[in-house]
Amino acid sequence: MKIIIDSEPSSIEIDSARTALIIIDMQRDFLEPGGFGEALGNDVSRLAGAIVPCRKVLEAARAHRMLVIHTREGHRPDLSDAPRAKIERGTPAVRIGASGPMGRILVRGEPGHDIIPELYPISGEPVIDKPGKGAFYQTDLALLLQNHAVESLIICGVTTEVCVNTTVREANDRGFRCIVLADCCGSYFPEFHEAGLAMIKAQGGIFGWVANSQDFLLAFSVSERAAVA
Ligand code: C5J
Repeated sequence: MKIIIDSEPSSIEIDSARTALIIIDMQRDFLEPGGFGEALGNDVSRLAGAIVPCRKVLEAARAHRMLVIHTREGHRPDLSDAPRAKIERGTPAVRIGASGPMGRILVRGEPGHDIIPELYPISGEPVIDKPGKGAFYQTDLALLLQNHAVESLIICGVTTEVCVNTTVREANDRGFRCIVLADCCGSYFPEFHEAGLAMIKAQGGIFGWVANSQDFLLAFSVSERAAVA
């Protein structure tokens, strides 16, 4: 189904059959107290606002049988896939691999590494475990999208200026149209959230488009009404 999303810097038409929803790193380590995000001194409640809109978008995508892909940032338990330069920064007690209230920080298989219950993947939804900030780096995401003939990505998740931005830039260079849903993203730093979105839509949409969950949901219902009329 063709849908037109009211977005910035311009409206964008996408084909829902050739679109994937990518939910970036909505993990307990980033969103819940006691995780990596809080250990770094961040106020994790700043990310909470993204959960409900993300859930609505996820339900709509599932209802319209769109491909839904979840990502998680994290490393093997022996940290062999984590560069030393990534591990050896910050206070040793709160580094990647250190033990925290939700298990070892950003380590695959630990409770904190998992996706929050509100957005938990269902059967058939691929989960990409990524060692970096970008979802394409050292993962099979590109292959999955290619095999599903995906052309456009709806992007939600955390944090706006880190993993969301990195993934959007990677995707843009690979030829995907990226539509970032602003209220489905979050940052510990409100000003970075705004700047991260501004950078994507600047210069005629240099990396992609920015819309809200309501714009996306409305686009579906407008197209459905047109189809039955
Ligand atoms: C960070 C992420 N912020 N998912 N990861 O380290 O944005």
